[in-house]
Amino acid sequence: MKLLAARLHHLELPLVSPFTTSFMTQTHKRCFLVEMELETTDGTVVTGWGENVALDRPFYSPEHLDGSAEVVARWLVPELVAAGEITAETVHHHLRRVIGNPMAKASVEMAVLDAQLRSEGKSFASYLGAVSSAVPSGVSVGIQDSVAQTVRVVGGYIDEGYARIKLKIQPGADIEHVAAVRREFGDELLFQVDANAAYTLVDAAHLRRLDEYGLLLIEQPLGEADLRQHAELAKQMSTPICLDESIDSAETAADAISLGSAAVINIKPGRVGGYLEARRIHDIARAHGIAVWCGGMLETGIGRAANAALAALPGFTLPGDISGSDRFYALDITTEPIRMHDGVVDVPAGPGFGIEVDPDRVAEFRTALVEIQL
Ligand code: OSB
Ligand code: MG
Repeated sequence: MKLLAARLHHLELPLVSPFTTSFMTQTHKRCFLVEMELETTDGTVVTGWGENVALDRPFYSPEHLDGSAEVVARWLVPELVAAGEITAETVHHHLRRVIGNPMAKASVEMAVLDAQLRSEGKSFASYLGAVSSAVPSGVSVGIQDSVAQTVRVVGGYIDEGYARIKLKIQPGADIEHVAAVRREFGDELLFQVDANAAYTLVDAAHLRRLDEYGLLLIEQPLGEADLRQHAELAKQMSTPICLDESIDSAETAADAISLGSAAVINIKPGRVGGYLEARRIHDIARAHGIAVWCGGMLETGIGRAANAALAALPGFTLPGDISGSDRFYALDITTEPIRMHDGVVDVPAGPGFGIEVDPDRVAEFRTALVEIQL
């Protein structure tokens, strides 16, 4: 395929309620969609959509939204133009001169992949080799102001039917909240926590207190660069350690596994540079007996649909942060929102990512439209 046009739709969507992590509170989601037109070898023009998941501040990873958009427009799209003939499978290679910026690369690869699969009439799930038609749906619960509020909010999601609860924690909002949720909802609840790098190895004795609550895992307790320290922490507590921020490629996944830093990996396609790298991490982890699950970045229906297909690979043995669109948004930008029912999200079966972008909704939430000059 050959790239004919690329445009960025910058969006701002209000969240149904503020989302607080150890690193920031969000009330709105800013992101951009990558829309590409490509010409196939038989001369057909096909459109593909990607979603950029960078947060508007560099508080989760070094990348931030405006920088990521600049990298796409100034460095990544020109590399694809220079490459001439491209396929989804060669995008990663064509972009190799650009260091880092995985979320920018992922959004570009997504658009090419969606277009390619649409031109072939093939779903992303069948392209990947998905083995299930629905995936268990977990929900990520932000840090609340009080223990009582945590119990109320978690109870609401359990009533909706979510299959697993992930609670954000930070120093000062951890053990008591976890204890209260476990006491209120019982031992059967699939329950895990995410610290977003808020602790240090000095907190090991404190974190060990979580061991009595039967958590599925603790996600990213320590800093993103602390692979050795996570391995050290793993020796000091029985709750399985899961890495999120630390894993930015198949290579860091291999390092973390061999160092004993992670018993579980949260795979986020944006964080690792795309869905094809995400699949490589799934393959490596599976070969090592390391469980994986699909993380989320408050995606719109585009990323949410793609994540559901990825999570249908056989190594995704834990429920992902793949909730219904309505967990974050009253209105999504796809013609049909992603729905959670009976604790699962259906894996889209249509061509490409299997959703249709709603142009009116995109226009409603759009703050800027940038046509990239090729
Ligand atoms: O650490 O998993 C995280 C959202 C933004 C940045 C980091 C994280 C998250 C979430 C939300 O936990 C997951 C979701 O999209 O449902
Ligand atoms: Mg996380």
